[in-house]
Amino acid sequence: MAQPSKSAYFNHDELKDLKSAYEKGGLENAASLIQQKLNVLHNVQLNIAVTGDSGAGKSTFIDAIRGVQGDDEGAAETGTTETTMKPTPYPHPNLPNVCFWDLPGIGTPNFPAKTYMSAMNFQKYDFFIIILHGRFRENDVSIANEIKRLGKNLYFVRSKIDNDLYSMRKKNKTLNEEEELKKIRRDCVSKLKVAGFSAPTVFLISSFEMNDFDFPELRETLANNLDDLKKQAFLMSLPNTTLEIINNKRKELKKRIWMLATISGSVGAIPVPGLSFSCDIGVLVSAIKEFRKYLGLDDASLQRLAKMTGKPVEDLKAVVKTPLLGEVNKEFVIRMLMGSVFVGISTAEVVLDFIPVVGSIFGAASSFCLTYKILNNALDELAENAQRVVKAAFGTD
Ligand SMILES: Nc1nc2c(ncn2[C@@H]2O[C@H](COP(=O)(O)OP(=O)(O)O)[C@@H](O)[C@H]2O)c(=O)[nH]1
Ligand SMILES: [Mg+2]
Repeated sequence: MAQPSKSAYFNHDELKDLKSAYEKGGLENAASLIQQKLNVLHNVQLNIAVTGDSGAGKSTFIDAIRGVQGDDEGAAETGTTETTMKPTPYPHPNLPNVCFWDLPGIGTPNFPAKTYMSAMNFQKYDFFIIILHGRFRENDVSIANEIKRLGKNLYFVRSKIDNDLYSMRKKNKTLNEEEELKKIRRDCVSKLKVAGFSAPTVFLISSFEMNDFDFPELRETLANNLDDLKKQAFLMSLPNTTLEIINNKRKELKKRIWMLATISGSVGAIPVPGLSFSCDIGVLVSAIKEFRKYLGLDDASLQRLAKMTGKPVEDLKAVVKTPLLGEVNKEFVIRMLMGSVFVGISTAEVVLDFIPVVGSIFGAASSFCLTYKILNNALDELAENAQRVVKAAFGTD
């Protein structure tokens, strides 16, 4: 049997393995390969290190990128001087496998760079973000060099750019923001070059304006430099601040639907009263709940988004128009299935790369097609609602 690979979904060879697993051992055999894949997707770990001087804006950034605020549960305390010399983990509120680590700055003379690296256990992180504010110090240089030596990705982020522009605007009412941003960028880059980095990129961000300055580009760059598996975890963890983020989540979740539909039609499948086939309703219930959470439509995520944008949570909930936000249980899903049982769907409607395999397993007009369709519709409906919420929260289109 093939080992689960690094690819997030089934690649060409793995689909072939899936087919032969089915031919050898039937549906249960194929389902167990699919379940392995889903487990890998669920269990992928992403550890992101955030370092930089005390006061640079690490804690504020770690909160922003997880979509939490100062007094939310699990928020990093901001504006406080570091008291610990240990890395502090800040797991994502919905996806605890995605964890941001606050590495204390190494400003103190009794914590020399060499000791620092080993104390921080650099090897465990997937990539590093160094938050710069103003100066770039020798400590930052030694950390950066060590990260490079380990062959890990490193991103330079210049924080509090909103503050800089604000003070400049106070002094000069006709300020050309674009020009000032370019100057700040040039200044950061030239300091990094002096420190020995050949072509450094610096992202200018405000942790209070996640759709502004270089924050969107930073998100995109971080995602695109990860392997498939880690990339989907990172994309799933992003707070819903743009329509694009929701679209990306929808795309990722779509790729799981045929797997879930197959599982539902296999191991735990039992006849469902009123339907002409067997399926595991529990699988569908938890899939829908999971979609909801990934799409930020669970109550806690909505509360966090409301707080982040200063909108009453009732205003965000008011634009949600789907029963999928209420209690989703077995009865609810059975009603969904009954409602669409006569709609019918052929495998031809499910035109995706897995069809040669799944088609041969289920044939047309089967439980697979119906559960596939139910999950697909639920995902679309949830994603559309998530987009409405984002428009209401950010007042954008
Ligand atoms: N205006 C603005 N203030 C920021 C930003 N990031 C951090 N701060 C403020 O800078 C101070 C130090 O931030 P903190 O995150 O605690 O820094 P840390 O010591 O590196 O964790 C706090 O008062 C934050 O509110 C930002 O992007 N914009
Ligand atoms: Mg801090």
